[in-house]
Amino acid sequence: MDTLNLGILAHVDAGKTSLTERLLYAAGVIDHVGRVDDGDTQTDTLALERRRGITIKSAVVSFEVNGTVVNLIDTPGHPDFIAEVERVLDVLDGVVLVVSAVEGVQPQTRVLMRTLRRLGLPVLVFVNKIDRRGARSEALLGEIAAKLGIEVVPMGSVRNLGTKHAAFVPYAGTAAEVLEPLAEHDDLLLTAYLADRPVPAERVRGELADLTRTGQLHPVFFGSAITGAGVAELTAGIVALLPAAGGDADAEPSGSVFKIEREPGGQKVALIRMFDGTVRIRDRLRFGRAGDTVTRISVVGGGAGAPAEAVTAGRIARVWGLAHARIGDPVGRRRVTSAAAFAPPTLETVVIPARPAEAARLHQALTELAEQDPLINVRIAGAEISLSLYGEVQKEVIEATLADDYGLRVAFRETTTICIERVVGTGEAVTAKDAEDNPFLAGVGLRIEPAPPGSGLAYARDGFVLGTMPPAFFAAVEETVHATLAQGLHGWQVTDCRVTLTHTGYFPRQSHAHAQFDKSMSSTGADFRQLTPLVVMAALSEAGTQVCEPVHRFRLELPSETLAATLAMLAAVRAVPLETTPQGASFVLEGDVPAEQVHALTRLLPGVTHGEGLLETNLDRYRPVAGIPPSRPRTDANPLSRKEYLLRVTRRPGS
Ligand SMILES: Nc1nc2c(ncn2[C@@H]2O[C@H](COP(=O)(O)OP(=O)(O)OP(=O)(O)O)[C@@H](O)[C@H]2O)c(=O)[nH]1
Ligand SMILES: [Mg+2]
Repeated sequence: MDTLNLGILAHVDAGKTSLTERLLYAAGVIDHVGRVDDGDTQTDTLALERRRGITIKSAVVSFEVNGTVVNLIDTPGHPDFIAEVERVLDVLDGVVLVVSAVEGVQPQTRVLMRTLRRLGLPVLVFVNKIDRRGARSEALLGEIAAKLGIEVVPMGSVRNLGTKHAAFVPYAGTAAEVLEPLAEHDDLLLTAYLADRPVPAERVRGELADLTRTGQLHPVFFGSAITGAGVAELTAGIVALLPAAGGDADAEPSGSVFKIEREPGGQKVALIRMFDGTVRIRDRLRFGRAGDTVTRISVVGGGAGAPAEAVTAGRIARVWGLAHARIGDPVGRRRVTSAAAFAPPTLETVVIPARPAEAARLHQALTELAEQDPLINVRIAGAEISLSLYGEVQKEVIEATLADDYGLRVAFRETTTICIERVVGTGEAVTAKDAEDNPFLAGVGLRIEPAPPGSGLAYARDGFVLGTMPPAFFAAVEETVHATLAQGLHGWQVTDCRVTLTHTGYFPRQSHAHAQFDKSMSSTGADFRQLTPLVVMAALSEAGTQVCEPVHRFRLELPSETLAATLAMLAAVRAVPLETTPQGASFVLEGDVPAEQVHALTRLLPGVTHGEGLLETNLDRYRPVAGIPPSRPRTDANPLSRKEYLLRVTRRPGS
């Protein structure tokens, strides 16, 4: 049986969860259509999601059509939860991008589509809410094509638009509306189309599926998740136009952990998508330096959570026993994946327990949350716990989760920006293995040089050091270089640099007759892990770094009469308009705004534009901070164990 792993993506409130519900109903999986507003849908299951009526975490459900198992992943639309979307992108074979017929293409729709195109994922567009007053149908096609920068093929039209009787009327397979966009890609169709000759429907269908699978064309369906209009046609389109998961069940196993759940009893369950190969019960899988044994498998779409012996290529399964698995970990062979799809969080805040005595419990709770939630990045410096954040809504959700699930009340300190450090010069440091002041049985030399902005951290070895010591020592140095550069001279992540290993030295295992392996005479990985940070920091000090802050690019559409008030507000939040373009009765402003001011800008905008301003902001770049560079308190290079943390907080005066 074929499997298709399908993501439902859209801006907030477009109707993803409602559509998921409808698709399940249409496929006969459920016999009652739940509603977001009633809090009884299949995918918004968290108490907080039901209370707020928004999706916070992605959820997997499954149905079967014409012998294809479709695993559906409903994702959150709010930009604060973009990391949830990022984690599932990796495991999808295709996507339904939902656009509201009333609100049209939103800034977040553009962010999503840009990423989907970069990843080359096939995407169908579903224009939802055709039953609502003010809905547009054909009129929206031009906007979708222009704003998303894609080629579209309408799959039908809408009757009774904007009423509860709105219906989707599919075009015949060979209708001009379908043929025309295809003809531009296919000479045979073009000639036939121009000569008004009939074209075999089979040929059109094949061409449409090919162009969709390769991401060159995007079929557009219309409908309503509430009335069910157009949902049957969309279901048929999903199976006919999107590619099933490939993969070879007999190949070397390769998969990805994209979600972690906890059972009521606290047991950890990893959701895994297999790309190739097979994972069986009792298989041993490696995560980082640890190994775990699979104790139970339940294949999604395998019949109501039926336990299985194995999960094979293409399928998604819940897997028990993987205590060390974290979201984003590869299973088996690592697949080459594209770099981070979306911009990283640029904000952070310090969390303070309402009762100081609960500091250790708060640490435990956040560590547990961070494990299941890629959004929560916990950082501990001294006795302070900070979290990286995408925005204020995410902060509220974390606060509510801590209160609901752990009974912990917390306060947040002011939100601050996460800066980075860029290397400005070249620095080099060497500690030879027998240097007098070297307490470790290891020798390491490193050179650090600047690299182009956005290039990240590149690590290499000079040709001559290759093969001069056991691979485990090379790995220890490389890992430690990465870990150490997480905090540069001012405490920020060092990036956009090239680090070269220029020298190595080690003491081999003693192997004279009688002599046993002796730690006091032979190098171990620990020697390299302890020496490397010192060499890194010496080289980095010589190279020097510059602290840079995140800057967003904003695009703002506003009524002309509100321009003066808006400009004054922009100045107040340190936003700098660089281009001002009149557009009918509106103005379009584009410019820069520091990341830390984006929230203030969003908050102040409706007031000065009478609710008419349309804002889009994206992380654009990092720029050197003017004046004294801010520094961030350092954490220990190695994450603290719970015990170490407890010791530290209990030693704190006053707690
Ligand atoms: N009239 C009408 N309302 C709809 C339709 N689809 C969704 N809604 C309503 O729109 C609101 C948002 O729907 P959801 O399904 O939660 O949207 P979502 O995209 O999942 O939202 P997030 O997950 O929070 O991003 C709810 O009040 C739905 O009842 C539709 O086709 N017609
Ligand atoms: Mg939702």
